[in-house]
Order: sequence, then C-alpha cells, then structure tokens
Amino acid sequence: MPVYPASFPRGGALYADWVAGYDIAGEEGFAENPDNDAFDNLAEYGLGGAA
Ligand SMILES: [Ca+2]
Repeated sequence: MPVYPASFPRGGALYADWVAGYDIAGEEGFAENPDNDAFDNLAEYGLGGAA
C-alpha cells in the first residue's frame, strides 16, 4: 500500500481508487509516470487522465 502524507485527508482514498483502475503496480507513487507522458501520476489524477 502507498503511504500518504498525513496532510492529505480523505483524498488518499480517492487517489488509491484511481490507482486501482490501472495496471501500475510498483509505479503508483505521486511522482511516478508509468506511461512516460508529460504528467506524473498526481497530475494525471488531478486532471482526470489515465495512468
Ligand atoms: Ca503519465
């Protein structure tokens, strides 16, 4: 399970739900970029993109 900062209330579960929709085991961190586009995971999630 990813470890989320304590200052990330409730959104952590939503991000985990987003991660669960993609086959990115091992690359689920905010700064990872499993599809090697211009956006890291946190940006993809925030913008409604695909991992
Ligand atoms: Ca990406």
